[in-house]
Amino acid sequence: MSTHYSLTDLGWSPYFQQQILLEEWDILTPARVIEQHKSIVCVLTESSELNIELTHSMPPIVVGDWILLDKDNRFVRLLERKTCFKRKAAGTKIEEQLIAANVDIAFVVCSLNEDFNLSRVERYLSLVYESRAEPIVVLSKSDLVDSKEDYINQVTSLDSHLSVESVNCLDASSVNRLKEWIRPGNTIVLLGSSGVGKSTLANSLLGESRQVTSHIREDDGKGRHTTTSRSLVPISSGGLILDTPGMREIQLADSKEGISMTFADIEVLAESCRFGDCQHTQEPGCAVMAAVETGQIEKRRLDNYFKLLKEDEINSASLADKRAKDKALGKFYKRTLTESNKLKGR
Ligand SMILES: Nc1nc2c(ncn2[C@@H]2O[C@H](COP(=O)(O)OP(=O)(O)OP(=O)(O)O)[C@@H](O)[C@H]2O)c(=O)[nH]1
Ligand SMILES: [Mg+2]
Ligand SMILES: [Zn+2]
Repeated sequence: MSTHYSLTDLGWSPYFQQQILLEEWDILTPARVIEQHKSIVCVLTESSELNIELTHSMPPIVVGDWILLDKDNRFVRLLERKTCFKRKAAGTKIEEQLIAANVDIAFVVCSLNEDFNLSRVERYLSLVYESRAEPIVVLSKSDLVDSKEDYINQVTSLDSHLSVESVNCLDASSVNRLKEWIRPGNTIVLLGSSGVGKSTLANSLLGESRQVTSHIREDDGKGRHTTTSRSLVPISSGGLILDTPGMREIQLADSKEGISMTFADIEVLAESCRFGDCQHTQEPGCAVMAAVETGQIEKRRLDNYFKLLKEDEINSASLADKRAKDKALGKFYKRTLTESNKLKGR
């Protein structure tokens, strides 16, 4: 299918430009991955939309990635990512799962009803900061509550520098206030639980009903996932938007820095604790516990900080263990293969 985009429309920037040699420009074409399936990825170049077959020799590729193609539209290489979202795979699987690459802005969508939960916002913020994208907290379904200000203040109390907006996703004029972040070339990802209105918001921003939304919700406490795949869509007024399926469980892994950035206030206070290795649980002269006493830090926030750190530590350790085992297994296969080849050669 032929298309007409400039590389900037697709999110190209100097960061990617500098990864291509001058002499490569004539023979290679940059392409942005907009959808991923089991055996193919769908990409957009300045002039066409193509399907590229995935092979075992290719590195893991995710929506948002930039890849280079040769004259016959064959994969040449993956460009280094500016930002990358990942999480530990859901359930008991010990695996890192890529969510999206090269995202500039993440809208952390949280609805102003029973879904409103500051600890969940903190969990998403850790994920976003770790990825190096910029978070904007979007409080959806503002039409369903009387006092939006109350909720906005609660989120701002987490971090006064945090950008927070409340919107009615069904109303285009209300959604307009988010346009400030949707500049040409910016890639925006929508994150949040199932049913909070991510696809509704995407449709209002795109000005069309491209994403399927749901009116019926099963009452099993788990919610029903309406969006089941990820696709990156260019917005006609500039910018690209990536709707994601609601994630019921985002387990953090290798996100220590993201957690530190989310809870910077606690970490700054910790520097004033009497003991350098203070655990902030019972030590005398603990500045963090003193701040909880005076109400400067919410007890819930401190508990969530501990919880996310613990979870991250456990998941990071099991992922590291898995990587080491995979590496050993790879070496074993290689050795077996070499030895059996040697035997054959006799
Ligand atoms: N009143 C109101 N309803 C909304 C708003 N945003 C979304 N909804 C409704 O909430 C329901 C779920 O919206 P979706 O956009 O499908 O939610 P989602 O976040 O994409 O859900 P998943 O795809 O399952 O992750 C639909 O019935 C929407 O019409 C809003 O701002 N106000
Ligand atoms: Mg959806
Ligand atoms: Zn302390």
